[in-house]
Amino acid sequence: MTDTTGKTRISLLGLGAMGTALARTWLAAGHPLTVWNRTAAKAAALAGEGAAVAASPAEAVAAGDLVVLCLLDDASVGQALDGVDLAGRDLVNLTTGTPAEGRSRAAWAEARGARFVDAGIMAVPPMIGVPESGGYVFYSGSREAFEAHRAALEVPAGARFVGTDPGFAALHDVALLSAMSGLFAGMTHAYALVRDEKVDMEGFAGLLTEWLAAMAPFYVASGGAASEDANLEMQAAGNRTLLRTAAEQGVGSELLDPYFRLMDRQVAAGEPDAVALLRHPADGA
Ligand code: FVH
Repeated sequence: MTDTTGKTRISLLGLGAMGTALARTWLAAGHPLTVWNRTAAKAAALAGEGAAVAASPAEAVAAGDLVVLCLLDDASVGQALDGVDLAGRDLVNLTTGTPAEGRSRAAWAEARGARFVDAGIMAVPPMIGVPESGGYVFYSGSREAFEAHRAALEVPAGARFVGTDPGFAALHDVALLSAMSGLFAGMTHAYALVRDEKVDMEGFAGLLTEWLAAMAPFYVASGGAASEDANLEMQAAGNRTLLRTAAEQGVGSELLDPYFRLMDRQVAAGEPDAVALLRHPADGA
């Protein structure tokens, strides 16, 4: 449903760093916006920019055809919406959660008469409303609700619908964030190796970015499995060189150790597929 200008009436619950960035893009695009935040003072600036401020979550939910949640975690969603009438509402939950939380929150919302779409934001606040930043949001759950509000949802960032399973947005989100954590761990270790040496750090940053971009397709092509070009024994010997270098440079190996332990298990089991092994944790892991 839209107002007389053809714009969706949006209610946004949660005005942290991300919620505030989202709010500004919808206001700039001319959407009638109602906001609510637990700490009311955070709504003052947006009120000055044209947002209506709701006194309670119930008031905010009642005001929007599209109700967007951007809160800390799934528990805060439950707390904010406790006892609120959701019948006939379309809820889009941009709060980061697990796949199981997405599924149970969908069942919870549907039992209260709402359509529910879960989401995972692949962007940081400065990327919101900046199409060229490459930021986007994964959505999953009610396809009908997503399609009904696609135009409004595409205002802050690109929208990628990944299925009707409400857990899929979180699954994609968390999988990519987990990959990023490993990437950042490796980069942290690399910087620790070189930073106190007379290395051109600007040049090194370029080399690092270039190398990681070149190697990622190899992983994707093989699914991470060992191959004739990169057999397990060769990789294990290479790992020992990495560890000896860390020791020489006075750098801790705590970021590398867990991955290398998995590779040691691969060698011991003669298992080329690291993913298969990881799905069967070692005793005590
Ligand atoms: N900021 C980022 O870079 C990331 C990018 C990827 C996606 N995340 C997720 O977005 C959700 C919100 O993140 P945020 O950056 O806005 O977070 P904060 O600035 O810390 O704001 C948190 C808001 O949640 C409210 N809140 C917390 N607990 C409760 C509760 N029990 N009941 C109601 N509201 C609650 C908090 O209110 P207040 O502290 O101002 O009163 C803020 O509005 C998040 O899931 C990220 O993982 C952002």
